[in-house]
Amino acid sequence: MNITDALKRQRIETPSWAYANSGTRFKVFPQEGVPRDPYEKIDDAAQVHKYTGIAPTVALHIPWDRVEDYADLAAYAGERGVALGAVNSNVFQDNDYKLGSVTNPDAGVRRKATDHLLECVDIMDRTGSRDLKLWFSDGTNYPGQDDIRTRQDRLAAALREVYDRLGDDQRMLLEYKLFEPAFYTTDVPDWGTAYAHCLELGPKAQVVIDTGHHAPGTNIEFIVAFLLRAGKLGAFDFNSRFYADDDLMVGAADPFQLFRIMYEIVRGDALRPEAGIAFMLDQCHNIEAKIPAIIRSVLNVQEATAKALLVDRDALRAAQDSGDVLSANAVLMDAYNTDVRPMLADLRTELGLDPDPVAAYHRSGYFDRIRTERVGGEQAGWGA
Ligand code: LRH
Ligand code: MN
Ligand code: MN
Repeated sequence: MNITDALKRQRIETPSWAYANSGTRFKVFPQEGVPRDPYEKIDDAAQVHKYTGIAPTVALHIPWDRVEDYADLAAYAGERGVALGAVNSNVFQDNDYKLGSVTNPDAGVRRKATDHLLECVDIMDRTGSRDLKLWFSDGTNYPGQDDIRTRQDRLAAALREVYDRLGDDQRMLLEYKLFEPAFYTTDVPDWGTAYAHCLELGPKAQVVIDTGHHAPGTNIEFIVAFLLRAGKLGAFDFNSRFYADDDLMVGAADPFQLFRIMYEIVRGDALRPEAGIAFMLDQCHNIEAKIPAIIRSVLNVQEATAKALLVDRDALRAAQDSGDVLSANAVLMDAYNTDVRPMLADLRTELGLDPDPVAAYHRSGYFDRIRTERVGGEQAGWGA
């Protein structure tokens, strides 16, 4: 397949919570025109798709996106030209979860957390979503606080119960994170732990790489290559980090890293939607305008992908096989240093889109409409 065909088929999922107000634990700065409910988040996601042409799904977070009728929400999305994507569970915002959710020492709390995960699968049945995304804040703050190994047993038992509830076409995506909110041990801290649990569970369990969830200096493209080879990479939560889990726009902090990740995706033939990798954003736009920032993020992934597709794979292999270190590196750098923006502008024109999606959005008058129509926009889950 040629480069433009591959780019036309690329799909990126945006997160419902990125459209809502967010902040840090110090302050949430409310913005104008922010959605007041999940329906309005879908309206905004439809705008991102309208101008980029490659963002046709939006991920939900339960309970932040709780509605009476999920089939109705799915139908509403369909009418706006988008579909509902992954269902993100949330077992980190209830007082009962102070000592953990599915790994809590109290069996009653574990039951409550597992029941929430099962409820998310019920919701997926109604939205038509394929993916259940699991992230656990579970862990401990002090040595000796709880038994590290027993917590793994509790985690495995909960995952098994939820796995067995999945339908034939549904998957479980397990996300890891190094630390935060737990500061001493985290029960799913790294890709190895997530991978081991997924392997034990079976083919419907795969790993999610949130690019912001690693120690500084971690070679994320290595993880991509390893998991793809093992058939255990399920999805990305894309964002940028300078320090910890910063949730800044993907490609803003380290576009070269994003290119290296996308090169491994291209190398592993995993870009095409049939390969089953969900390319999602997991970001918060605390101080910048939200819809343009999400459009920018989608374009950043698209640009990194275009550069990855430009790598001359034959030349690279020849240089690698002959041990020509400098030439091999030059092949990658040539692709990375190519300005792909004119090519992508042409691609959009060919698809009937405006060549400059951010400018087209600004010109559309959508923001002027929502800033007057929507008063008292919703806060994404944090601190709510
Ligand atoms: C955890 C996380 C996870 C949550 C999201 C809101 O840090 O990355 O994906 O669901 O943030
Ligand atoms: Mn995430
Ligand atoms: Mn995160």
